[in-house]
Amino acid sequence: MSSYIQQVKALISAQESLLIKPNKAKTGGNRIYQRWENPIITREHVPVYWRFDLNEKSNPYLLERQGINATLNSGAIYLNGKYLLVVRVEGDDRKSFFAVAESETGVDNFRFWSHPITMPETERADTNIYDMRLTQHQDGYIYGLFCTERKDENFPDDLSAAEAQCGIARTKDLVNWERLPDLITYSGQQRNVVLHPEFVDGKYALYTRPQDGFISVGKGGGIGWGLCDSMENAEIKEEVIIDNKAYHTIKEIKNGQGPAPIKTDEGWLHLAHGVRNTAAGLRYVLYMFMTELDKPWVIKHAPAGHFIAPEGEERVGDVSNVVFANGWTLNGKDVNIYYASSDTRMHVATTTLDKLIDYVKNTPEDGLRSAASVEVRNALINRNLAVLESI
Ligand code: M1P
Repeated sequence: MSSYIQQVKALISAQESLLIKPNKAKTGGNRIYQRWENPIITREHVPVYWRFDLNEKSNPYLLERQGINATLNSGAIYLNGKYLLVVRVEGDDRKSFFAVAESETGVDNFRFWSHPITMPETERADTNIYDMRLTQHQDGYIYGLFCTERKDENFPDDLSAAEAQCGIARTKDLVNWERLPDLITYSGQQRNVVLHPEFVDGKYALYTRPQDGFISVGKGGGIGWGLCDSMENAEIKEEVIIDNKAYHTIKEIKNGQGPAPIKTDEGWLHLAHGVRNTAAGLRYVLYMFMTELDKPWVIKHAPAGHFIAPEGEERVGDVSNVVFANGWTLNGKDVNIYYASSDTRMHVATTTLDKLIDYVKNTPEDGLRSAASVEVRNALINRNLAVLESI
């Protein structure tokens, strides 16, 4: 075997050791969910043959030709007995694309399918596509709603002026995708748009996030809600805010729906992200809420504060102090929450539907004042002291 082939085999076998590495649930934590020791997908998981030219003639030094910068914000679905993530893969060239990674366990051994998704474009080419939310809809399709970013032509001289809108595609198998026209709304820009899994009054229902600018939501913001007649020419004529930003909370600057909500007997469970500003920059955390079963736009439980915040190594990456989730799966009663840390790598947290329902129903709401927080904490302390005295 030539030394070149030996080097190629060494690259592949080093990656194989990573792909077969078992993951282990972390001990401790808040008992609402379990974190896991290793990130489940990193840039090192991206196949060697996507990155290196393996031909000795064209690449005699066996150099990486098309590097990968990050694997982050992934849509998720439990389909035909497999956990499938539509991963946002970002190349060294800063362009993101989608690629499916599959696992039997949902907590380790994720492997990318042989090729990334070839996402068709509309007449207006996308500059960058990212953060797909998957929805298995009542109509029989799996929809992928994602952000399509293009240069904001209103500001030709400002090279960072960008426009975010909602791209829409649908599939039955995650291999072949039909691209539909972008969502039309009457807000300046849109990101974090998510399709509700069921028809509401015979219409498609979408969670939106209207924003004035690309980064800053300006006067917009909040998680919005709107109905449209069809997904083939999706247009929301009336958008209402169902979960607003709020002063001195974890969603003071902006927020956005995470994955499509999960239906439970008690209501729709929602996972979302909230953003606040700090001296060290924006801090992104995850939070939860529950909406009414027959009115998914009405919030019935809203626990205060964050559900998952960046911890330890999660706090550092391309955009530090960020956790972001746009995918979770339900298998029986087991819920896997797929979240990215600091726009760099993917993790999983595992829990159950019953624990999440208990969490959203029984975690006190935000009283919006220190005194209110002390009041609810004192109530807990007093109840607990009575328990402790009795045992
Ligand atoms: O960098 C953090 C996140 O910022 C954006 O999210 P939002 O629109 O809510 O601010 C997105 O670019 C997201 O991809 C990114 O993880």
